[in-house]
Amino acid sequence: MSDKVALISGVTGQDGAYLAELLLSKGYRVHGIKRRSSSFNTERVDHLYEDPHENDPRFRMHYGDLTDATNLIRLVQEVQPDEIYNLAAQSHVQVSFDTPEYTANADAVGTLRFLEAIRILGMEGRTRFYQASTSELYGKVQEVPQRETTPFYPRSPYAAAKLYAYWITVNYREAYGMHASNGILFNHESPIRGETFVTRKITRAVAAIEAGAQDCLWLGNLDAQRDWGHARDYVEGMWRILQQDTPDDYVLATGEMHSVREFVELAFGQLGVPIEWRGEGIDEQGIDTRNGRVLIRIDERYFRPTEVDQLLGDPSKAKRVLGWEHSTPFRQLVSEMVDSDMRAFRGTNSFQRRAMGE
Ligand code: NDP
Ligand code: GDR
Repeated sequence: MSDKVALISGVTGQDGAYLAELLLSKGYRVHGIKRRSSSFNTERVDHLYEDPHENDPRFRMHYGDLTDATNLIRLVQEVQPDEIYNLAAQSHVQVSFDTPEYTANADAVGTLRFLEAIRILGMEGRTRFYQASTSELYGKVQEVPQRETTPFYPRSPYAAAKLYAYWITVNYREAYGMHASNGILFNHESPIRGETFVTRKITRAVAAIEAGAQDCLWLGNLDAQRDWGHARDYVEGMWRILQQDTPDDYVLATGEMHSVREFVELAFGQLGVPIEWRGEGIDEQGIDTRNGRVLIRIDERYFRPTEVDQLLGDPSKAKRVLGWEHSTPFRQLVSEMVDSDMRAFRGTNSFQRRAMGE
């Protein structure tokens, strides 16, 4: 068991919750940064909560924000982390077109603020830094599959902000000898995926439609293709990246690609509902072939000004150097997500148990 100290930004998000759980299971003391919010935003980690009045809690949360440099400096100083996992971000690609400046502030400059905090405090020799980089950096396809050497071509304010974060992480490694690494992670999902990302939007809709609480599901580009893995597998990869003697950048992916359309078919198929596609473009519909009911409709508001059509990762470096491989097949991921949302709609399970897939 380890007695290391980790600081996780974005601990209330999907990956933050899985990573906190993983590190606690390895004996780490885990400090998480949460944002002040007018409503509760800690649902995903409430099951890890320990009363701060208890002796020596192993999991603590602190208020903070990536847009506040003084806050980050103070937290790094107080916590004295061996490892920092910078997972906080405005992480929704479509929303970044609506909030480009905020996205740049949090996702790009926020990363710089963290790196500067380490440097200002003279902790370069002690603290290892993980940056949550993304397959969105590859954007407009230059090479298939995408690997660490594939050129970047960001296609959204989110991806452009993450491009800065990627390079500033590399630069601080080279300039100041920091143990700073990028995980270039392809899409990863889970039962606690944010509800507005397409996979979770679909699996929730399957459950809601089945329960009679929703008529149909409105989607955008059905032909987008992604390399979808399970978040539980990917946080293990993040941890392995920081355990290497030498900092470096790694692609984490499954090496398999599916379209949004296939995801829909598989998710509804889970309930025995066969989908047939009729019409074209904005008029396309997904029909339940058993009764002719329209289950999927297209809404142009979900199309992005610039789309990333196809992402497929080559995780061979991660396999070779880190010994990392994803372990959850695509079908299992979809079925785990549908099952979890079905249980939630039937009200047979608590969020916390659902949250970590039991
Ligand atoms: P989520 O959207 O689920 O979580 C994002 C987290 O960041 C939340 O805890 C959120 O807080 C927090 N956050 C947002 N803005 C700020 C801010 N200004 N200051 C402090 N905290 C903030 O994302 P994921 O868990 O899915 O992803 C984790 C990271 O990995 C992100 O950086 C994402 O961009 C990146 N990534 C994700 C991939 C994926 O497929 N999931 C793939 C590649 C990269 P709150 O809960 O209050 O909203
Ligand atoms: P992505 O995930 O943009 O890949 O970013 P998202 O699930 O939002 O979109 C995937 C693809 O599905 C298409 N799509 C829709 N998307 C959403 N959200 N809603 C819809 O109704 C819809 N219909 C079709 C999109 O156009 C897109 O092509 C995620 C985030 O987690 C990022 O933070 C992360 O960096 C990348 O994955 C890797």
